Amino acid sequence: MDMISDRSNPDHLLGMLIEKKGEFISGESISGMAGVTRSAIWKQINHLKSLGYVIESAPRKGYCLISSPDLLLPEEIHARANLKTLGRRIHYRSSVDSTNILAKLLASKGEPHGTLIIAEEQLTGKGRLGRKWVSPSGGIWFSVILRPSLPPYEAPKLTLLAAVAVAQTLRSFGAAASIKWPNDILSGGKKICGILTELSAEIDAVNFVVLGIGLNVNNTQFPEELSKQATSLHNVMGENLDRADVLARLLHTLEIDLEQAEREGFDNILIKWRALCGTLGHRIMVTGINRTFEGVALDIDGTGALLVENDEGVVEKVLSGDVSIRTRDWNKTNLPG
Ligand code: BT5
Repeated sequence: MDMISDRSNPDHLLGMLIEKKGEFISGESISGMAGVTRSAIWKQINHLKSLGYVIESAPRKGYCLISSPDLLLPEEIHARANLKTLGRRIHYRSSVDSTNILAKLLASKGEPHGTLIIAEEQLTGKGRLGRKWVSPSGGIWFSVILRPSLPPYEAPKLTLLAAVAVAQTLRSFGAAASIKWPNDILSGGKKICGILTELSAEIDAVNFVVLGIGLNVNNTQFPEELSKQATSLHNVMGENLDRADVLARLLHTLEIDLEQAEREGFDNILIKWRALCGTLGHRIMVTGINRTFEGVALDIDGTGALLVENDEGVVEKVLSGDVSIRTRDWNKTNLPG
């Protein structure tokens, strides 16, 4: 199913049913508010039922929402979070190749700042450097189009900002979460979320940034090669979560952090990032494009680069790459995530 929800023209029927869950709403009041005929409403009700919504109908009383399926439909998000900039427009897909690919296409056609692309599953979800991101239904896979007034070299800080928002959100649900530089969120030492930031820029100005976030929530099975290194919120908490709740809370946090960064710059985000990071202070292995080396992760600098003291005592600035915490060190310490 493909759907666009525009906040200036919301899909009233589902929104009304969710708002009055458990109560009957008459056909007249629905058609009055949404300006549609009764037969159009009946069609929409049947469509919602086909998606798994349980809706009772009774002559003269109207329609009553009894229960909702675990879907990330735009109205489910709006019902749970009063968002200002993010999600004014939402493109929702039951299935898509990659929300980042679709987001880049839509952004290049002029979709505004804050537009969300949400999919129930991705057929070819993308990681960094051409890697694959496994994205079956049950997870949260989405991209945000941002048009920040930032110079291009500042854009990587948006990845740090997103990582902070994800870690804060997971902790607010009671799950352990820590950030592994630059873009992984770990829980219990396993990867629960990945972030892929893509940039379209001129030399001195950002056209748009696509911030893609993949969070394992109710998807519990991973391919053999990932089973030891990946986890989901269900696996951590021992129960299914309401994904729309998780996404709404994450978007709310992301919106607040973005507003703060826009107002005051990224200093506070960097402070929060350091506090949530499980990499700093540890001996790590850095795998870059051209070489691999070990050292101690000291800090990140103002641009988000990782500062690593190598075995010769020289502090190296790592702009991109992957890091892994050395097992020796991992066993000795009690990491928060
Ligand atoms: C990332 O890349 O971690 C970025 C992932 C971003 C995914 C989101 S989903 C919405 C948006 N649309 C997209 O198409 N992408 C974004 P990287 O650091 O390169 O990590 C990729 C590696 O993580 C893979 O090579 C696997 O080892 C592992 N991996 C793949 N799927 C995973 C999953 N579901 N959970 C945990 N680890 C996974």
